[in-house]
Amino acid sequence: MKMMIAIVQDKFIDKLMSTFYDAEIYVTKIASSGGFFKNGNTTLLLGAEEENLEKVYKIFREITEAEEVDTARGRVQVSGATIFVVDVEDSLRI
Ligand code: 2BA
Repeated sequence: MKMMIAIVQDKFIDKLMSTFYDAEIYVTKIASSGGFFKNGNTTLLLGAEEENLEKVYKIFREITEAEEVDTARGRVQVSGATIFVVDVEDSLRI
């Protein structure tokens, strides 16, 4: 099993959450904020079996996209979703 930690721009969240729900993909949503843009983004935790990873990546690719933003320090590219994938040693529901 893998744990995906996905930091997502807020504007994509509603569509992502309803799509994950329809696809029966479990997800936990955490309010978060970027270290650079102090305003909000959203962090999603998704525990997924390896055979479902591609399905989850596909949903992210279809719904989120990067954009260029002007800042005081110049133009930066902000990902629609920044995704980290880590191995899960154990998973329990008690
Ligand atoms: P923010 O920290 O608000 O960063 C917004 C964008 O500003 C970043 O987009 C990047 O283009 C730029 N940026 C931020 N910190 C930077 C730095 N130290 N040096 C140069 N440029 C910097 P993304 O890289 O697409 O990141 C989008 C959001 O994903 C970030 O929002 C942050 O919340 C998260 N993130 C990205 N990389 C991360 C990492 N290695 N660890 C934890 N969170 C990360």
